[in-house]
Amino acid sequence: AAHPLLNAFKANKPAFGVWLTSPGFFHARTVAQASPKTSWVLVDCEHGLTSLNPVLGETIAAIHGARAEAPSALVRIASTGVSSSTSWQIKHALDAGARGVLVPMVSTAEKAAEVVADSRFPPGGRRGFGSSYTHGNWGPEVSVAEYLATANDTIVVMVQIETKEGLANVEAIAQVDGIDVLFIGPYDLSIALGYSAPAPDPHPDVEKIIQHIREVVQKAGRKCAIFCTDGKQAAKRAAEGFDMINVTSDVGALSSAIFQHLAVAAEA
Ligand code: 3PY
Repeated sequence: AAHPLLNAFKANKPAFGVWLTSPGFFHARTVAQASPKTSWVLVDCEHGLTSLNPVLGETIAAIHGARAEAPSALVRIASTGVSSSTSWQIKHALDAGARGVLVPMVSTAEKAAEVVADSRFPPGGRRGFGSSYTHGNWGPEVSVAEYLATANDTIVVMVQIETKEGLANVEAIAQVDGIDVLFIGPYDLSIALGYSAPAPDPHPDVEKIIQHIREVVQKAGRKCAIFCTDGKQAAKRAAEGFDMINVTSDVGALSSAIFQHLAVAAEA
């Protein structure tokens, strides 16, 4: 089954993606097939409107079914790194067929290690197997045996660095075995450090911290990801060396496209 995010990582190329905040089969498919340059689509169950069940599985299946090289379907769970409910939410996201999982606000190496354990089958982790539909959400050709043989090596485990404590512990978090990606949330990080939200660029003080995080993460051999809101900002992040970059969101792109169409129409 296609996994363009992992392919981009292996090729050391920036992996561009799109945030999906609205639920729905056709909505997900439209976003997933809009551009062959989309390496991943993230279903946001933290601040988006897709709840973990039952629409999550359908949404993921729509992304995987979009085209032959469908973007990797990722899920951000609702529960943050301070909560005890991350474990079952990771389970549901992966059972729904996610190719990777993102946990918001992970602030300690201990919590990051728990995220890894919940995302991997034994012996490396403690994930249980029991789903009769997970493998099918990766594609109709994927068997249970193939799923079990490849899940541990290909599921992308991601934690967000976006709290004061997470920033203080970023070196330790980056050392945790099995963490693939440390994902900077510039909005929450700015707010946590006492700055206003990026508009759209972060405050210069926060920007310095963002570059520091990227350097620490990449030095530890992990991939560093960041959230952007438009293509220009994303191109700049790629030039800086970020490995994984959110380019836009479904609702952000929709409203700016409508705005531009109307501006052209009304000016004519
Ligand atoms: C942040 O910037 O805080 C994020 O988590 C991305 O939405």
